Amino acid sequence: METAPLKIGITCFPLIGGSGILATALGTELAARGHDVHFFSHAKPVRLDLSLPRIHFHQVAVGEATVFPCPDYTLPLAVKMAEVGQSERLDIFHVHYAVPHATAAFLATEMIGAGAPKVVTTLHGTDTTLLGPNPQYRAAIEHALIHSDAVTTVSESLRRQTEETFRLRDVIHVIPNFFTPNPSTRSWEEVRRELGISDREFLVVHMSNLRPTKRIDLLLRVIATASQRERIRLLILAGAPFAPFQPLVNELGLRDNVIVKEDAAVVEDFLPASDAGLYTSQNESFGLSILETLFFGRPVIAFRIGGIPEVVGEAAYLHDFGDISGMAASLDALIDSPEAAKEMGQRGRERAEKLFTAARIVRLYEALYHRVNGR
Ligand code: GMT
Repeated sequence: METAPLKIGITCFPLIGGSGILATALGTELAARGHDVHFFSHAKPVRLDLSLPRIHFHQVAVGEATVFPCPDYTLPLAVKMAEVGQSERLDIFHVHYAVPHATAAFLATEMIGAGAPKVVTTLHGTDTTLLGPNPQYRAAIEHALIHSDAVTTVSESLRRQTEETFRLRDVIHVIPNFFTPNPSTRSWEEVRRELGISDREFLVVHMSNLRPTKRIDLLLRVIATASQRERIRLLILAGAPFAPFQPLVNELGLRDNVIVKEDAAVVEDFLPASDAGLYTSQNESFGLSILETLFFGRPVIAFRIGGIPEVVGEAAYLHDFGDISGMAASLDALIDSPEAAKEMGQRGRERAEKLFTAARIVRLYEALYHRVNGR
């Protein structure tokens, strides 16, 4: 380990979603580097391995108090963080996604009083872009950010949006996301056979939680617009039920093109069998799924929005938002030219391995923890 060991509490959402996945990967890397890491959430984060040394998990019960007409999470979370923060003498609370985690951290430190852990808040996207302008949340988020010892964003783009949205006094640190691919447990042939995909078919992958901002309608329309749609299969690794999109699949005549997996937590099993990644979000502060696709050397097609250009640089096919025919043309070009596809995929992988590795990024968080801890 390069720095003195710390005791770090990480609060995140447990389900499939970039902020929880990043928080889990960060905690796992920190524990591997000798830090003691305590996770707080209402369920075990999907990718968290509790058998690893120095990893602890504190489950927070939601809505158990029957006196309320609706469930509350913020207060039980704050109490759990305060209890563990005090008993384990944590140095840092690192909360991922401001709502409600940064407010819970503020309450926990107030309850502990002198010697409370320092608070680092990482903004991931919609905590600024959707909830920030919302009058029901704005003041609470701004208060929690002002009382954090450090605030980070996952891209320059999100830093700018955060500065425009809230009146903060201190600088915001940009620490991008990272990804460490696990080796695939199954071969290219095995996965394609399981999915029923022939060698001449072109497998396009899309991974997301299907929220409205992912614009699944545009995703499907790109496939429907491609001249080579007969050869294209679209694999959607979905973090939410796909049923609401089935009528559009039927309307566009894509029933034979679309394969949906709703239970695929292990992206490594599918990405190596794919030929390209397609992402049609209208807002994306970073795009962790895009980074995962780059790490597997697959060419990416996406819209030029939010933090995506910072992630892909020149190593992807970017289009103006809404340019469906442009995206479809890029897809056709990739199918026609496997060499160009391979070359673009390789460039993407090189960029990912240069800029977004755990080795590079975790060190930035460690340095920040030590800086705030020393204050
Ligand atoms: O902000 C959200 O919508 C949730 C969040 C999540 O948990 O998936 O996504 C955000 O955080 C990811 C990890 O940092 C980023 O890769 C995503 O771009 C970002 N989503 C948006 O900005 C819409």
